[in-house]
Amino acid sequence: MFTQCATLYPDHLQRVIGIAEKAISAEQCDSILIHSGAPKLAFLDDYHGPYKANPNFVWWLPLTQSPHCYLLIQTGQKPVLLYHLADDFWHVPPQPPTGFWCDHFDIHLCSDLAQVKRELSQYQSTSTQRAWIGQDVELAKELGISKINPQGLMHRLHYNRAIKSQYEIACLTQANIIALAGHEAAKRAFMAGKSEFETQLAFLAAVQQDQTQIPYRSIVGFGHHSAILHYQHYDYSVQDMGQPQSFLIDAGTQYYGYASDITRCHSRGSKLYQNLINAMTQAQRSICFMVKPGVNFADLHHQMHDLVLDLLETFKLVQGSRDELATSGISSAFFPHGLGHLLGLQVHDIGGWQQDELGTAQEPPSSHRLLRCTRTLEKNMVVTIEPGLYVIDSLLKKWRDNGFGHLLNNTAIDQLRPLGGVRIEDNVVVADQPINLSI
Ligand SMILES: [Mn+2]
Repeated sequence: MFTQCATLYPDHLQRVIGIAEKAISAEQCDSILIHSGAPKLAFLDDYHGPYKANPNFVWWLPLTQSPHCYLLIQTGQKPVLLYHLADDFWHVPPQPPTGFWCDHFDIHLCSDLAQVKRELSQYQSTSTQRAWIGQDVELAKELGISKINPQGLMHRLHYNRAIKSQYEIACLTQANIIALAGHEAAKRAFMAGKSEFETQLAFLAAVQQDQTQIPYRSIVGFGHHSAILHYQHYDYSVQDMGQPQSFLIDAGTQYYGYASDITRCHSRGSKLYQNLINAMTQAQRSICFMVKPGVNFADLHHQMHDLVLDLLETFKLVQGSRDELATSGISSAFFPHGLGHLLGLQVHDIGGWQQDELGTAQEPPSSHRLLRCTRTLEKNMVVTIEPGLYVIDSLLKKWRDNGFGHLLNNTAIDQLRPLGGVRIEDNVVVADQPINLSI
C-alpha cells in the first residue's frame, strides 16, 4: 500500500496544484501561505494538548505530525516548504524530511520565526495579495498578511476536496484495512467479557495507533450506552457473562492523515439484538449500493428513513397504519442523526452542504437538521453510510408530548431499551459500481 500511495502521489499533487492555481487567479491573490498549525497550551500550564494538523496542509503532503511548518504556493512555481527544525533538547530532535513527496517541494529548514521571515522575504508578494490559510490569525498578521482565510478561496478548495484522487482513495482504503483489524480485536475482547475500557485498549493495540493518532475518540458502548450517540466514557466494569449483552463500536484510524470511520455492533447471547443487527446491515448495504454519481445524498437519507420505518414495523416498535407512521416522521425518534457525511482528511470532511465552488450552501430540511451532506454525489467522493436505530428516552418523550404516543409500542421499546441501539457504518467510494472500503 505504501508503494501504491507513493506511485499515485504525483498525480494527486498535480491535481491539488491545478485547483489551487485556479483558485488563486479567481480570487485575485498571488500566492497562498498554508500553516500546518501548532499544539495549544493548556491554561496556566506548560503542557500542550495533542496536535492536529491543518487539513488544508496535509492535502498537499503527508506531514501529520509537523507543527510550525509553512507551505508557500505560487502559480507556476514549485511549492515551497518551510520545514520546522527546532533546536530543542526536550524532544527527539526532528530530522530533515524524507519521503516519496520530498522531490516535489523546494524545502527550506527553519528553526524559528525570524528564519521563516527571512525565507519568505525571498518570495515577492505584497501582503495584500498573499492569502493565509491557518488557525493562527495573530501569526498571519505578524507575517504581514491581511487576507486571512479568505472565504472565496476556502470555498473553492473545500468544494474540490470532496472529490478524491486515486492517492487519497488508496490512503482511505488503507485506513479502512487497519481499522477493520482493530474492530476484529475489539469484538474478541467484548465476546471474552472484557470491559469497555479494555475493549478500547484492544482496538488501539491492534491498529498500533495511540489515542492522539486515531482521527476521533472511539465510541465503545455496551448495553444502553450504545444508544448514546457520542458516548464519551469507557466503563471499567467487566461484564456479567450470565447476561446477554450488546456492543456498539464506532472507531477509525488514519493513514497519511486520511480517516476511516466504521461502526459495528455485536451481540453476545441476545437473539433480539442479533436480529436487529442483521436487519440493519441488510438495509444499510442496500443504500451503499446506491452511492452513485448523480444521486443526491439527502434523497438517500430519506430512502433510509423508509427502510428504518420498515425495521420499526418488523420489530413492532411502532404501531398504526403505514400512512400515519410515514407522515408523522416517527422514524426520526429512533434514527435522529444524518445518514452520513463526506470523509477524508477530516472525519466529517468539510463542504458537505456546499453546492458549488462559490460556496452556495444547501441546508438540510428543518426536520432533518443533523444531515451533514446535501450534495449531489460525484465520482470519487467518499462518504459514510451510517444509519442507526436506538431507544433514546428523551427523544421518545418529545414525541409522546407532541401527541404521537399512540404510534409507539412501549412493550417492545422496553425490551430493546437495555440493549440500547444499533448503527452500521461503512465508508463508500462513489462510482457506478460503488466501492465499499469497509468490507
Ligand atoms: Mn461517521
